[in-house]
Amino acid sequence: MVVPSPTPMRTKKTRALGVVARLEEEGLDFFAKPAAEKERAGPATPFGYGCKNIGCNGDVGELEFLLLQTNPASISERSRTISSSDPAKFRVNHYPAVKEVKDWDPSPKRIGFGEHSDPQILTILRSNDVAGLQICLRDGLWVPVPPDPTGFFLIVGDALQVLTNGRLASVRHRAVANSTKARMSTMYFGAPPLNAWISPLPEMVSPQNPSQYKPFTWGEFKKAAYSLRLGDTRLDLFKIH
Ligand code: GA4
Repeated sequence: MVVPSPTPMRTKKTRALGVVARLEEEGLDFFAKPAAEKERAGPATPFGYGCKNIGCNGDVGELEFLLLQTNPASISERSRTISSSDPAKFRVNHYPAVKEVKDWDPSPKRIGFGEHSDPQILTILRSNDVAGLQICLRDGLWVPVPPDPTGFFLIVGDALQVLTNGRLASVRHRAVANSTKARMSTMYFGAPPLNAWISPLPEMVSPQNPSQYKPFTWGEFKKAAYSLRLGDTRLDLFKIH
């Protein structure tokens, strides 16, 4: 006889929180290691440990991080080359407390991860209980997102903005440093295969609401993203004017 679990949702959530707690513990353990040891897992281009340098075009921030493929089998051990089979990424960001910053301080020292939108379809973000994430509203006002270590935040990426023909807008966000506590956030970036075409879904296009974007492959978009700076609005390259 199969006895149904009385609270299946709760069990799932408890299990998920167990995984999250382990991830946080492992992350903290890793970032507490001596720099030389962490650097052995680097550089972060394309995957591994990175410190302060973001991407390859001169962007910097007050953080260290791990950038990982979600499918370990797709990273070749010897050459660290990436197969194109699994374009999703996983990232763990660690923002050490920056003692000298004040909440009102606009200096670059406060910037943990500069203003940007995520290129992918959707990002699932979780952080510890330390504040730092901010999102930009349509009027340009930056709003802090209160941390909730028991929840996941969904961030709309550029590709979803295109798929919905602008109905869902990719959100510009940034992380600012904290003066007292270290912040750690983990992100899953969901992306299609490199050869997948991205263009507004037919149901999102009508004579009143014509397509706003030229079709492109995820590979093309990724290439464009990596050739630009973090804060650039890369979707402008694919807009129909
Ligand atoms: C932003 C979202 C993800 O963190 C990321 C970042 C990537 C990187 O850190 O290597 C990029 C950035 C992100 C967008 C523009 C390019 C690429 C740094 C950068 C300057 C892993 C991603 O996929 O795009």
